[in-house]
Amino acid sequence: MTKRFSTTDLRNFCIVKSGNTGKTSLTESILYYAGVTTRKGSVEEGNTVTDFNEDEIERKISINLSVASFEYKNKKLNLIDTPGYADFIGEVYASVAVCEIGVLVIDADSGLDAGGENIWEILSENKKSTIIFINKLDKSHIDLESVIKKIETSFEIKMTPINFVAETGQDVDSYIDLISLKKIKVTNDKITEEPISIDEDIKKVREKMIESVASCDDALIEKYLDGKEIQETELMAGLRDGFKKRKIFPVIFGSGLNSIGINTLLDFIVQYGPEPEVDKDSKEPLLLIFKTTSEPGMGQMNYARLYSGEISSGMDL
Ligand SMILES: Nc1nc2c(ncn2[C@@H]2O[C@H](COP(=O)(O)OP(=O)(O)OP(=O)(O)O)[C@@H](O)[C@H]2O)c(=O)[nH]1
Ligand SMILES: [Mg+2]
Repeated sequence: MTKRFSTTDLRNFCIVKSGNTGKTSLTESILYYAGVTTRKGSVEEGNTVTDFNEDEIERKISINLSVASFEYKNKKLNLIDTPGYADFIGEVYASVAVCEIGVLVIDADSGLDAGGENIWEILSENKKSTIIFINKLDKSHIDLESVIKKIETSFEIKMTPINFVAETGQDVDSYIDLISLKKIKVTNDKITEEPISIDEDIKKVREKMIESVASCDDALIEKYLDGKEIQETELMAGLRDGFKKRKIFPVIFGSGLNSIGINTLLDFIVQYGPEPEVDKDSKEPLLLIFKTTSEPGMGQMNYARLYSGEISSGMDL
């Protein structure tokens, strides 16, 4: 029997941005670390979970939105990998409509482009909680400072750092999770956690995170400006509330290919992501069919998001 989850234990998120920033590869990493798959597929080899259709495999791009549901730390996560090319923008609108959280993937190498700004507009208009994932940190000569500056100026926001990568480039194999203050190390796709000694660089960037969370809450900013210590529970509550209300825009630095930032992304979604909004008072099923596909051997498939009531197999709708 399928395990039942209450609404509070559900998280719906979509992975969005313009073409080629690594959304499908990031999805592969997520599914691998969530224990859904036993190996990471690649877009080049045409064996990813979410680019499964013939045209997608041949062209090595995503064409359709693609849903993956899985369990992670006792929550049920519904992920939608979306295509980046402008021709398929309808898939992005449909995905954003049914998710509370958008993960905007930016290629650290090529930076923010017009397509990315367009997706940001869609997330903003729909008031979706947004995580910015700066990807491909395994590439050489990345100028993170200028990528961050461009994003903050174009989107008119101040981002809240959730992790810290000391050195970028092809050997990037570890990072610091600023919430748990642990070092996450990746060796041959295996992740280990180590405690850290806090140096000046980490102190500075963690302080930036605390200041950014405090500045969204009157009581917290007063405490912060008075030089009083912000408690862990206050920080967590501030993050959750600010993220939900789009006052806080967390930024996670990573590399889908080298598995950097993946666990921090999933942990953030589980711990701080808003649960789906549903009408608990209504028993009538209200659902939105956001995608209909027809795959050889599978027949017609409808993907729906439920807003009230319950549905079960065999039910006439
Ligand atoms: N160096 C590096 N390359 C990456 C990374 N992630 C993806 N790529 C490469 O970037 C290219 C595009 O990757 P995809 O995962 O298909 O990107 P996408 O955003 O899903 O592309 P569309 O769905 O077509 O918009 C492929 O050649 C990947 O191998 C990464 O973390 N580092
Ligand atoms: Mg893709």
